[in-house]
Amino acid sequence: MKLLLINPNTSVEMTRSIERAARACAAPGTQVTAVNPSFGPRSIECHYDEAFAAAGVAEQVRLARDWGPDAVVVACFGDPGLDAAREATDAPVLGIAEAAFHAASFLATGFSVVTTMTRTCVMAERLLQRYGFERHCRGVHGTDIPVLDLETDPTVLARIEAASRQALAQDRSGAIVLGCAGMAPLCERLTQSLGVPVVDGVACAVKFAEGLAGLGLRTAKRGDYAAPLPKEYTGWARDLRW
Ligand code: 2AL
Repeated sequence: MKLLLINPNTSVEMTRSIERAARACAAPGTQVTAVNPSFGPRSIECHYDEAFAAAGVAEQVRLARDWGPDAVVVACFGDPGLDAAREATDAPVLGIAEAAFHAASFLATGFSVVTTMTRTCVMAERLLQRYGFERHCRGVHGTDIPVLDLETDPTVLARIEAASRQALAQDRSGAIVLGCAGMAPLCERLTQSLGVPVVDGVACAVKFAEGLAGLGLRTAKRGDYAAPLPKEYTGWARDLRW
């Protein structure tokens, strides 16, 4: 099965690191193609960044029309462009936040989210509300770690571990959801040190994508997830029209 893995930011280093995390858990028959948008922010840490990232996700799903992936994963915790991607393909499309919330709700009655910049907490809280997980999530915690520092700063593991311990105690929760795709490489070590389920949305989205595609389930093309209407696009988006 052909899996399109989209890192919605334009950090190629982070695309490679998310790709490694996806390949590590993918089934032997899953071919992972990891891409990022040709434009937009190097990291997604605010609403402005996210606006461009959503367009970048739409761009990459549009470009994949040529080869037709069997499933798509949007690997940023804000799930930018998720609905647009679902319109643009009939393959199942999984966002890592939505996938992680579902997985965590199978594993504990309550979970805590530990994320990057505190200002992004509201973005996660809105997704929890939109997807109906407010009653499962007991808290969203910022660490004020910039997304790109996850790639380079050796102190991040200890800081995320400390924030997770505090979240588990404060929220009385049973599992931690990692609130950034860039945290995927830390998941195994955090699981060992914290002794609770630590949920990485990248791995969850890959496995759910394989499961749905394996069952032959496709995105609904009836109603609002029908293909985008053909029309003229202008300016830099000229070639991205449906
Ligand atoms: C993210 C993420 O997953 N990728 C990115 O650039 N920003 N999430 C976050 N909460 O900062």
